[in-house]
Formats: sequence, C-alpha cells, structure tokens
Amino acid sequence: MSKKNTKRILVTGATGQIGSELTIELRNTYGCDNVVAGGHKRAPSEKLFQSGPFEFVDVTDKQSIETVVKEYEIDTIYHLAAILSATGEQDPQLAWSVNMNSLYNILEVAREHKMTGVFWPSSIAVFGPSTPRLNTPQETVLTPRTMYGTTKVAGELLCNYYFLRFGLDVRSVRYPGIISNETPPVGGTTDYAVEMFYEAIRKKRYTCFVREDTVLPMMYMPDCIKAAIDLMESDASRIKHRASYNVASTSFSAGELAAEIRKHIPDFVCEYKPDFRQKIADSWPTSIDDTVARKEWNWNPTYDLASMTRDMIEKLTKKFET
Ligand code: VAH
Repeated sequence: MSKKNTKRILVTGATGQIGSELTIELRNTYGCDNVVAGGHKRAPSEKLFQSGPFEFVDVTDKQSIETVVKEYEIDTIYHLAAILSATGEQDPQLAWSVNMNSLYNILEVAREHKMTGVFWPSSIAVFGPSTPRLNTPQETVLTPRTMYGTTKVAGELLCNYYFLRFGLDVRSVRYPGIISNETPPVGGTTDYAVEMFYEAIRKKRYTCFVREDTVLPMMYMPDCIKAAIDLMESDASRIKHRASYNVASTSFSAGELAAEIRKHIPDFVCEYKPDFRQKIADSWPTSIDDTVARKEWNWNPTYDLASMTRDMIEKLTKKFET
C-alpha cells in the first residue's frame, strides 16, 4: 500500500547490497511505478526486475542520470552506487573518480531539476585512528586512512555545501557494517560478517579475514533501510546535521558473531587469518554515539546481535533450500 504517491524516486546502485533491498521497501512504501531501480554492471534480481522499472545508469556520466530523471520525472534520488573500502584500496584512483564524480553528478542533476530530496550514505569509514574509538561522537576529528573514507568525508562536505549554497535537501547517515541476506556485499571490509553466515550454513566452517577480537559497529539491513526512509520522511525543520548523522545499532567482535552463530549451528568452526583488511578495520571505531540522530529524528534501531543472527540464519537456510 503506497504511503505517499507523490514521490518519484530513482535509486542508484539498486543492484547492490543496500540498494537491492531499499528499492523493494521504497516500492512497498511509495508504489512500484514510482521507484526506478538504476543499475550498472550487476544484473538486477528477478524480484527487482519484476517489481518495477529498471534502467541502466552510469552514475559517472551526468547525461546518463539526466536521461532517466527526465523520462520518469524523478524528484528524489537515493544515491547508493559506490566503490567500498577494500576494493577502494586496490584502486584508489578509481574509487575517487567513481565515488566523487557520481556524487557531484547526482547533486548537480538534483539542483538543476529542483528536486525535493537526495539521500546519500556516508560511513563510519570517515573516522580514523585519531578519532575517539569508543562511542565516537557526532562532531569529531575526521582523518580516514582509506580512499573510501576520504571520499566519504569529501562527500559529506559537498552535500553540506549543496544544502547551504543551493538549499538542496540532501540528507545522509554514517552507516556501520551492514549485514544482509538478499544481495551479498562486494568489496567491503565488513563483508566477513555476512560471509560468516553464508559459510556457516553452507560448509559449517569459515576463514575470517580479521582477528577474532576485532570489534566493529554493525547494523542489520532492516534497520539500515529504516534509517534511510525515516530520515528522508522527517520534517526538514528537524534536520540540523546536513553533513551526515552517526547511526548505530550494535557492536560485536568477529569471535562474538561466531559464538552467536554456534548457538544455532553448534559444529560451526571459524578460523581467523587477517589480511590487508585488518589494517582498515583497526582504523575504525568500535562503537558509535548516535544520540543526535535519536534526538533530532527519532532514530531507533530494532535488531541486536541475537535477533539479527536468528533472522539471518532462518532466511538464509530457506534461501539455500529453494
Ligand atoms: C565497507 N561495508 O566495508 C562498507 C562500510 C563501515 C563499512 O562502509 O567498506
């Protein structure tokens, strides 16, 4: 049942980990025909393709975005397309080019077409070793150690500028690691937290690429989607932070995740063989203070480690049975 039938939404990166599930939820909320899924390299799932309009969009090409915006009279863009932290460290120049040029194109198209809103995800990757690692505050030092994190800091500043200079209603949250069971993530440092579930169910064993005691802030996909839509549906007068909001739900170590999975799969064995991604993980906070988002737009996550693990194992087991 559509909640609002006035919004005409484009989701870029709609075949990615967050985009693929966010698009479906947006279609449930605003009506399938009002939400265009924009993809590029990865082919859309049957569910995404069958449930509403799909268009190939090259976000590094402004004309490609503009063509879809004009054809579907888009007034709101959720811009999810990006290169994540681990892939970004393999090709930092490509990561800068894709992440920054795409955001600039989206903001320019939104400005020129006088759009009502843009959502853009930042990340806890904006924080670095000089940031307080425990309960990282909303306002703090942003000295990332990855190109991905650098593009997120630059992106936050660019979004803030487009709000201040042009009045563009662009909103953003700093996501932690996202755990999901629909579309596996590609190229993220936190991908181990998703892979562990898949491998525990498939093979009852997993070799984790970070240390057992590595603690990172994480969030289950339903809460990730809730944060985006709740923020975009909030009254503009309540939004006081235009760069990006800290949001959090739960933090746990790789070993604690393995132990929680073993409550459902008792003979699951997890080994730990850190690789280059350990250094990235070590530069990020262990927990996030999101009291500002809770105060300004009632951010309130639902899932914790136990409820997320239960739901992930139930959903993935069903998925592998079909
Ligand atoms: C990554 N999943 O690992 C993303 C995220 C906080 C991490 O931004 O790069």
